[in-house]
Amino acid sequence: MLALRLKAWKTEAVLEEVPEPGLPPAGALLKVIGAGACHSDLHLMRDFETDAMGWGPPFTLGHENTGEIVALGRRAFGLEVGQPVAVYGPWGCGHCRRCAIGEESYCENAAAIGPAGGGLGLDGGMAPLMAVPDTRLLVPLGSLDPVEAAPLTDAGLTPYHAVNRSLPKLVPGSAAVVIGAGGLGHMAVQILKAVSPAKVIVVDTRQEALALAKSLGADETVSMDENPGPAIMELTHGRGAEAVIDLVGADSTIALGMRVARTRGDLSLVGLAGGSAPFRFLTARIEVEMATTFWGTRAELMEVISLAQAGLIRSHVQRFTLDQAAGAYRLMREGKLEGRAVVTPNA
Ligand code: FEH
Ligand code: ZN
Ligand code: ZN
Repeated sequence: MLALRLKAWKTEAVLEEVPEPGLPPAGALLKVIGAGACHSDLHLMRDFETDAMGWGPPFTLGHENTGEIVALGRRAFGLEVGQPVAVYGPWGCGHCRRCAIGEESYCENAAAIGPAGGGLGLDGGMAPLMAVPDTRLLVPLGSLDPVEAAPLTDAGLTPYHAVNRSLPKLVPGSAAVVIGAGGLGHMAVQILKAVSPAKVIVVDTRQEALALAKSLGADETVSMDENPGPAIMELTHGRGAEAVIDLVGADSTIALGMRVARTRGDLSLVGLAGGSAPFRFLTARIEVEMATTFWGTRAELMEVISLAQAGLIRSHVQRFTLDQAAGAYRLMREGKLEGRAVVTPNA
């Protein structure tokens, strides 16, 4: 079958013929319906040059996947052939303390395992068929459109986890700032409006991205190019925001987050732009908690899918066939995508 492959670090993805995957004994074989193109894939193609992650190419890209079950291994309770499912992306060991509570994104045996999942060292969803090693990694989609649902597994789950960690602080009268209104940002806005009473303020450089965020429920939008710090402080009555979610991760956005996080607020660094900021007394308000976050838990993916099934969140996708997939990454690199690019390998 044809697959979009990363053949070596610092190379562009290419289409090549690969053998069809077999059925994992405890897992499932999926007909891929949707494979989201993630900004992290651009980092895989450009920024990694050694197996610093403990894994490396060649592998098939695509770590944001939905599919239809074609065959099931032996431990497939509650699943059936023909069922549409979402694939939980971080494939942990399944038995350590973190995996035991569904936090496979933080598996304590990750270093020993190596590859982080399908599309991250193992073969992912940018191909007509995909093998998933264990049925615990599958979440039924019910009546959701599997193409539109693919971004829920990463562009939805990742900001959902970041919002979740701040949820106790997002009380009536609070504010949440989302920095970056792209693939993850347009989901973060909807998630915040669905699960909290917080005023949602979105920051981006692109007017069309801010317009999409506004149409999806953002209460306020602020241009990153127009002195966003004072603007956000005014919008929060001089107090700052209880939660700041930086989906970019550049020097300027981290500095903005530290500037506008309220006393005892949270700054969650999710974006991979590689930025940094000094962390000294008074570089942020007192007791601002800063943390990086990575993806989300299996239970949180179930919650994200429930939000979508309730019609409270919806990913905006641009569809591409498998032979258009490399072009989708080019558009992403040029900032010309609105919402998320989803490849449909069987369309
Ligand atoms: C993937 C690979 C490496 C770092 C971060 C990511 C995220 O896109 C996963 O959500
Ligand atoms: Zn990703
Ligand atoms: Zn584990």
